Amino acid sequence: MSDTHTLYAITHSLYSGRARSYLIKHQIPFRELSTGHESFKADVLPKAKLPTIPTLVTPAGEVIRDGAAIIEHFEAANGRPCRPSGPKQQVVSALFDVIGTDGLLRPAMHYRWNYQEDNLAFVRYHFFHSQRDMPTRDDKTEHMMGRMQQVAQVWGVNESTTALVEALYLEFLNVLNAHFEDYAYLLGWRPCVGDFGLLAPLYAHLGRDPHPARIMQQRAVRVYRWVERMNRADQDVPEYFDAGSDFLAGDDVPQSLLNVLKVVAEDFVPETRAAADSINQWLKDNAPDSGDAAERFLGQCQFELRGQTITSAAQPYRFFLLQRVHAIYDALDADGQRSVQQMLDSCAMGELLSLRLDRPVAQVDNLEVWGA
Ligand SMILES: N[C@@H](CCC(=O)N[C@@H](CS)C(=O)NCC(=O)O)C(=O)O
Repeated sequence: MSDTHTLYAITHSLYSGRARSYLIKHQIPFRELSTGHESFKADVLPKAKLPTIPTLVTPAGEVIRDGAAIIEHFEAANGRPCRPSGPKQQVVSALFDVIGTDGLLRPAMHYRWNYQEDNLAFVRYHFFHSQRDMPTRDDKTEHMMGRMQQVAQVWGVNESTTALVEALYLEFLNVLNAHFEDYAYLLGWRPCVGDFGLLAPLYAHLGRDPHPARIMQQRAVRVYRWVERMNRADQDVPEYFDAGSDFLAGDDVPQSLLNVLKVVAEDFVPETRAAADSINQWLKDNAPDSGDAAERFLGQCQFELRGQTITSAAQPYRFFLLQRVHAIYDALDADGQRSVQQMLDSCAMGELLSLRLDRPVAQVDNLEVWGA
């Protein structure tokens, strides 16, 4: 049996970048296929259940849909190489995983879809070539792209909020760039689970589409280098003359990383609070049976950001990943909990520890479902 995995993914897909990077960094042999291949519909989709990418097929034929599940599959099998040992670092790693997969969709979608003059031909190439050469290819491309053009609005980007969304993203880039002046990865000298999560928006959209890639290259070279680094198998740290090889010692979370969290907290915390309220209300009204699908979007939520109201999508998936932060925290003794709480309070993220859904979200047979 070959040891090659098949990753159904594509270059311009946000979530694909996260799983691909994990495979590259761990030198797991794989070939990448777009979902335009017949094998996806015929063999994979019946087991994947939903047509999302990334979806992995292992050499033994197991199908794993969802980037978090793909990474968890390898982490569980290989002694968790991307989980640091200290509780503060574990919490920060799990938190960046949520922030990357769910907390930066606003700027990612905005900078891809609202700068069409710069991006459209580039993005179209990818949508077009994700399908095989059929007469309907052009129409399908237009249809798929048409669906996406307004997508930034789903996360609250519109004429009156654009300047705010951009200002916050540029502040985020500045502080993240400052962090990478001293370290090659979030927690030092090797990637943690949070690095892979954070790569999702910062690769395909913000680090690769022409308009935002130029912003990153010109304003945040070190972030751009980290994006490159996350797509290389080696450590890729020639510009650091005192590079280490591990996570930072002593469960240290550097101030430069807390500064990043502090900027992210500005919208991430009120958005999470508003989404929790809205989904908890939905749970009260609908009382789903356990095992029922936890839909991707469950209505909208509204929150205030620097004096403006943002209307965004409420997604149970954010809480599926946030549960991992909660699980790490809940398992600590009182001293451990106090030090994690203090750390998160210092960067305005402390409230997240108590922002929980009334029902857990679980993954069963490649679907997100409501737990008991
Ligand atoms: N929770 C999934 C989300 C994957 C996802 O939404 N992928 C997008 C592309 S980046 C997709 O396949 N969208 C098509 C669809 O939802 O039908 C993950 O993290 O892998």
